[in-house]
Amino acid sequence: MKHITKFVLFVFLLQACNYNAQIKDNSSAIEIDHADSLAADVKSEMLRSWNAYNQFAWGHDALKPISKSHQDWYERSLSISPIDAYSTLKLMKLENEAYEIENFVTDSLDFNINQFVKVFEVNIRILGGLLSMYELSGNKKILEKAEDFGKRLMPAFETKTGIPTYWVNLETGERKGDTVNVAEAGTYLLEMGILSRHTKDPVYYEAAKKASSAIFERRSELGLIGDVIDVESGEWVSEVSHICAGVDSYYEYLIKGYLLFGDKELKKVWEESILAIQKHLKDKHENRLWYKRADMYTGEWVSSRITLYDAFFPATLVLAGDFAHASQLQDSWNWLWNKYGLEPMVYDYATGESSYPAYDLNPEIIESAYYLYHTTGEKRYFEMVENYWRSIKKYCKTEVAYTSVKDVRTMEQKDYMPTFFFAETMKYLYLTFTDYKEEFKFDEHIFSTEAHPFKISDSPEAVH
Ligand code: DMJ
Repeated sequence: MKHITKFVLFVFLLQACNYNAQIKDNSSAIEIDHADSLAADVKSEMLRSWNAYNQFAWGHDALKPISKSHQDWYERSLSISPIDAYSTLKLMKLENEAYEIENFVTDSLDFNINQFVKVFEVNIRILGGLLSMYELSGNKKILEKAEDFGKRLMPAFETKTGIPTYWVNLETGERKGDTVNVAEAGTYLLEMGILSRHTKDPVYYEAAKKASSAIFERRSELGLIGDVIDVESGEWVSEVSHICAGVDSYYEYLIKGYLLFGDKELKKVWEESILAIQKHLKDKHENRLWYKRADMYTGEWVSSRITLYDAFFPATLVLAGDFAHASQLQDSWNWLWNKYGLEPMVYDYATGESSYPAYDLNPEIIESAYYLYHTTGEKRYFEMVENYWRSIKKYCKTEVAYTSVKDVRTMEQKDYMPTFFFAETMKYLYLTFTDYKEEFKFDEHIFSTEAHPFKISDSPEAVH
């Protein structure tokens, strides 16, 4: 994959001349003992939360950390928490805990369940989790499980457009749910591509590519897309363009798909898309950078409502080499975090009000600060992450683990720990605090939208 190597080298080595000096300067400014103690703290809190899941929720999808009970997504559990937690436990070298999950997956997990599941959600958590488990363990039986699961998702893609339905039945392959948002339509390239790479069967990547292309083909003359689509007719159900929750990871997977698989068509789609985003969605309010909602056909302003998922975008911009927008946007998000002490799920940057003030232990702002810290070495990004960790400990910690917050204005807690707290939030915290050690090779991996790391391969195995 010479072209991938070239691009990665371009993005990272181009900056290297500027940043290497900074990395040295700034990392020496960070006290190693301080970083070590933060990393040890995150690791021990991960273990404490994992033990709570084990004690109160083992065999179920998620922990309810206040009532010390559990919650399943569907009638029958798919054990989503352990599958999502594995890559974080492994990177933290919690080998026994990771090995236990590996054994559970190979010996006890059976996906032949007559149950409808949400295609997008299980793709990023279960398929992505199993594939990174395979890459991190080398255990072929895990790959077999991942392939079995991937095959069960495939009937969802057999629509007129190639965009998957919202639901698929894991046993019968029946599908339902013709209306999906763009993230649900086009967040498959990484998981399906990695499955194709390891099984040497291109069918998965082809399906994922067809779904993402179906979105791009329906762009307006401005190069913008809507946010909700009918998977059979291909008609836009909502023509509002944005990068917020409901669209976010579609864009993320264009650049990441290119970097991971060297697919030049994805690069072109990303480049055209980002031009349209910067031209029509970029906004400034009180000197802060935000991305608004606009009509996909006219580019006219629709709303200044943003979601905390949007904080994924600085990380995506870093991968594309756009550090100027990445750092400005991170500053905006950091300002919002500090306004409340945690960030609200939905916020209107023009009115300064939150219409949905929950914080569900989400990782995006930490993820972006981590990418910026790793690539620029600037100490202020490390300090941002440290601040986020301190707030999470202050407001979300419970007797046995961590919980979501119902309202960041009052800090009233909910009783739910989402699976991505294990997969993403704790991982990005830990990777920031251990970054100086260079144990995890950032430049050799691409993280899925659920923070499962996939290795960039040098060998030219084609998935497209
Ligand atoms: C995660 O499940 C994924 O990152 C998804 O793409 C959107 N965000 C949530 C966590 O906030």
